[in-house]
Amino acid sequence: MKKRFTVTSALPYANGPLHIGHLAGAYLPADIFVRYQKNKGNDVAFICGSDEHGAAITLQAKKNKTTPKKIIDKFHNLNKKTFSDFGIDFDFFHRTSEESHHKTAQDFFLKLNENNAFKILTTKQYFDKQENQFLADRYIEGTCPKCGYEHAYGDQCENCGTALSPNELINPKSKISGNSPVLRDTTHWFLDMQKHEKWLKEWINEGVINEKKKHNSKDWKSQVISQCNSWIDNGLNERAMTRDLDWGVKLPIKNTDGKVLYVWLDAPIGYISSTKAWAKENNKNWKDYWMNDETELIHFIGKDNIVFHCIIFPILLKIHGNYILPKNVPSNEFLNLEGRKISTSKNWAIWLHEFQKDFKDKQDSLRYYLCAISPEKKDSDFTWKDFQNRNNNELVDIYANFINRVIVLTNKYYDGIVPKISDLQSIDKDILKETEKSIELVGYYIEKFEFKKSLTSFMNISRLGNKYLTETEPWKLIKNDETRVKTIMNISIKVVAALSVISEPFLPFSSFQLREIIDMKNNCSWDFNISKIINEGHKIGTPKHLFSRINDEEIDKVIMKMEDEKK
Ligand code: B3M
Ligand code: ZN
Repeated sequence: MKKRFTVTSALPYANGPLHIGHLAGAYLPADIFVRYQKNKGNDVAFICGSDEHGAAITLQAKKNKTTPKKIIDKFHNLNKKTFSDFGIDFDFFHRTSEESHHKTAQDFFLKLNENNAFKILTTKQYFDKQENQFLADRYIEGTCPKCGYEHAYGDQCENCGTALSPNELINPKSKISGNSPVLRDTTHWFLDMQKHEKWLKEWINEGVINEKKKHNSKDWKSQVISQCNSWIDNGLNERAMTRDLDWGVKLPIKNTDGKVLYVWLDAPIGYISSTKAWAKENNKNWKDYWMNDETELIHFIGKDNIVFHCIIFPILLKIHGNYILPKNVPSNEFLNLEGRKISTSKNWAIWLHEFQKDFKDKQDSLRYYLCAISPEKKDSDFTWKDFQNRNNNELVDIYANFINRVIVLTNKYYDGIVPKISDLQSIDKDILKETEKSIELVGYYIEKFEFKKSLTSFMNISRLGNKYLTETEPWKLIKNDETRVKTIMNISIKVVAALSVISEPFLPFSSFQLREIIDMKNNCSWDFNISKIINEGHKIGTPKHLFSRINDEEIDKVIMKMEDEKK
């Protein structure tokens, strides 16, 4: 039976370019998962878009003496292009500044309001007298009460990951004027989260809400479950779902000028509005992807977004009614860079659009390396040297080398025509069997969100292929055992053909190239039988290098540049 998936990747803020941490965290694993599911014949909506509201964007506009609109237009376009340059193949990349999103978010809010989601409370909030405005959480900086970090934001400490409210900060300062803010009364709509603790706890740990809607909690990553449990066990406080700001989705309630929806309320609804926009263009029914119990909703995110996707958004979906809840939230840990935390403010990052210039046509190499070191269970470390080594020793020496040997020999002995197969010896049967087994494992691990293991199984195939050629030595047999050579080459081409399909989730660019080389352009279905994947008499093309070496000078240059430009 074919399955249906709604796969989302966190909506990146449109106030800066994307770096390798983004790619490794929420986009590459999602893209691998989606390409695999689509090639299995499943129905997938792969949804993303720019998150264009929030205080960070207004703050940046203020600082740079420009408008939020100018910032989001620039980065929406840049980031959209970057995703496509790296083969992150969303079905739709929407933006939360679109009118259609505002409407969806406002309607959603009204329904929540109707269903008594909120308490309307007047509380004291920080106000910057000099700027004459209330300070949204991100406009306030102070010392984290948990870890003592001095630059914690009003909503979260980026150092220890604790979610905060502004009045918990020690020695708060306005980020706009630098002054100490004063407390003033303001009215907001608060989500009463406490009353949802019980079902959330059950849902996260046992995976059941009612008979119809189930997820299997044992598939969730243990660090996701434990982060959720610690949130719930600490008690869920009420959280304001509106803000005093002039940038965002206007609160759809009379006499509330100057109030907008909290960005973390409107952003996840962005997944829904993006799906709606996609459905409209593609003659689909968006409700199939959000309101059908058979659909599996999967959110790919980084670990700092867990609470929003596993607690707050599910509460909102449940109160609204009719929506499915996520089947899984395979959140990743963080990727570090050369032993240090990636930091955009310190310019300690590898920006994807710059990588693209430094290493033209090496997107697959980066995808490969980021998958190989994927921070699936714990933080991991990107180093340029390791990137170079993995490219040279694995992609070039093992993967591309095997493929190249097979294509060269087939051209040399048979003018590129797939030769006839005869009696199979056990070594031939074994390689076919082993390849099939590895292919199965590649899929098995992708379905379990264990992309590192999946990649290892994938690489095993070309390792085995090289071993097969080395052991059978067709170049020696060609002089006196042509029938045997034909069989060996026939089998080897089958393995190469299988690789051209199986490689797509990880290495989409070279996968298409390879399919072109062997003239199997339209072949991408995973449901093939390896013995029949390519016919005798089929003509393949001439060899081309799928991957090339990265030399020391190239790597030293980018390392120096990174060191020079850090702040
Ligand atoms: N815009 C990304 C971040 O926290 C945030 C994700 C929204 S997903 C609905 O970096
Ligand atoms: Zn802290």
